[in-house]
Amino acid sequence: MIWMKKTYLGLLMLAAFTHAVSAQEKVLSVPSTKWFEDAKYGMFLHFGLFSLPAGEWNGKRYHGISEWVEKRAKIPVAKYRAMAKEFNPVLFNADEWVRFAKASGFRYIVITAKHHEGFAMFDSKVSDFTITRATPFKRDPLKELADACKTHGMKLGFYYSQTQDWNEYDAAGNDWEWPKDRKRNFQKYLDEKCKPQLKELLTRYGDVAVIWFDTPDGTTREESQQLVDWVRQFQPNCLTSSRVGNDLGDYLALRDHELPARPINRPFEALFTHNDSWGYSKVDRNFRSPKEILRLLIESNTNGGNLIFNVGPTSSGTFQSESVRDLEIVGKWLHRNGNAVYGTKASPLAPLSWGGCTDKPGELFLHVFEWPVNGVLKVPTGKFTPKTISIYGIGKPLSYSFKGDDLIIKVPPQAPDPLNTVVKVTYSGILSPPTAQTLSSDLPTTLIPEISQQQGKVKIDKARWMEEFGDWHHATFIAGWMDSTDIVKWKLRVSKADRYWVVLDYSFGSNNLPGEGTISLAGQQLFFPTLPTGDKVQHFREHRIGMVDFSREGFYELSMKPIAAPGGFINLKGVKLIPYL
Ligand code: FHN
Repeated sequence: MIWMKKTYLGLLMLAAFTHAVSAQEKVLSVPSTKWFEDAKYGMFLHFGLFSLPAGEWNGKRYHGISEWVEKRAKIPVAKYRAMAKEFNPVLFNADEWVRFAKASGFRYIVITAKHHEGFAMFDSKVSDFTITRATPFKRDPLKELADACKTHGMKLGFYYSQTQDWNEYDAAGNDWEWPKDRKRNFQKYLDEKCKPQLKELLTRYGDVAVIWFDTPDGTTREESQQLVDWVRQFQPNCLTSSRVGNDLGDYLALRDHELPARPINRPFEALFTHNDSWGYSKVDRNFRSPKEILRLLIESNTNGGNLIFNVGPTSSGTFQSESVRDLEIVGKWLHRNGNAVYGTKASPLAPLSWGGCTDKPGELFLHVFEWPVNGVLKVPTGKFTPKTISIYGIGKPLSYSFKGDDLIIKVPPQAPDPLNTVVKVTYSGILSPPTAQTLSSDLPTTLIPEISQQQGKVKIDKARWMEEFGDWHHATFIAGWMDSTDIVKWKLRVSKADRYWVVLDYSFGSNNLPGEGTISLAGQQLFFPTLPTGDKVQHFREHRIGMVDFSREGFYELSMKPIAAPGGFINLKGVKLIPYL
């Protein structure tokens, strides 16, 4: 009896323990990113109350990102809220939106459920500042979109601004209505608005692919973790973006308009806008062309990640004609060439001057944006065993040979697809391409900081800046040189003995004292003065400093250092080697 009692107690304890472990595991288990890594191309939609003023307030145009007009124009909260009475996107048609997204080749959609303005674009019960309660529209566009995505097999994620909520005293961001140094109870805002709204999104809209958190600044690690756990307990497969803060989140969302130069060993998403605004802007006509969009996509894929590309629907619920036109062109390209994008991995090759490369087992897809007019495409693959080489979608075999470490493919003199022609290579065995970058014999080759070796006090640095409000730009450069012990080197490969100009791309404040530097390459030495540029780090200029002759093909090392740097030395963005034609 005693034995039985003990065993029963033991079993009970074991059951309780197992329960505790599985409950904990349920919360902590990490969702798979497989679908995300395969998807490659997502659609970002910034749609909110901000779509109505669309970058204009009281007759004043606010250039830059339109969804910030409330803060930039310091609009009183009551006035901004009152605007909801005029927000009526009657032309919104979820089915058409999802069809358009599909036709454009997108594999997932992320839409703003609540942006910094605090307005819920869904039927939230925990706030009256919502599209269903505060507008004449009354419908729930996110519910309609979720249903349409389900019908069409499209993944759907929600953007949610978790820290900034300009409509809430206890949240971050609104320092024109309330004092900046006010005592805020952020946890109260999290508990009473943010988390309940996330719960609504995660329990009423079917499967949610992503919660796209944003602007985590000031969030503690504990708060970020709370949010990740909160999402997971309702939908364990839902991904969270790294902008939940504190290095948490299931994948890396790069900074706005930032492209990596080399593969990143983690699932990531580069994010760009069609023009310079996330929300619809009446004043912004600076659209990226289909070719530019494709290049962003392929550069993201070449480095192993996704591109999420943004358009801002108008306040009537339609897409601008420019976006319809350009995205459909990209979509048609993707319908012809999707196999070279979806499900691919990062390029195994060193950076290529003519475009990018995506990879599948036994297949390489060469994305040739700069078509070789001489009909010869050089690919630095090293020796390997090709099975077939053809223009993707056309299929006619192309003849090829090897020269050193280069695969030489004979291609037609005119690009079959001026947007981006894909050359598909199938092969057996393994590839062992040279790691050094190969100089193109007909296009400029830029040696970038990310593949340099640094010695001494030099280091790789990054700058980001805005030209118009919120349109972030980025640069990576080499800085910190003080004297001739600070050296930067690049290994490079020359596949055609020839003469090349050397062009430096750098910034050097106009108040800096002039200095001198030197480059050694192929047994030759070039000396150059440091020329003044604008005062800001982003004021880069190109400076052609001379030329070098390579008398033979093979591997070389370019080495650069200051000789005199009395007022600091340059911020070097890259060294270009340009064929001397
Ligand atoms: O402030 C926002 C901005 O409005 C926009 O939503 C972008 C998209 O990445 N995120 C923030 C700035 O990084």
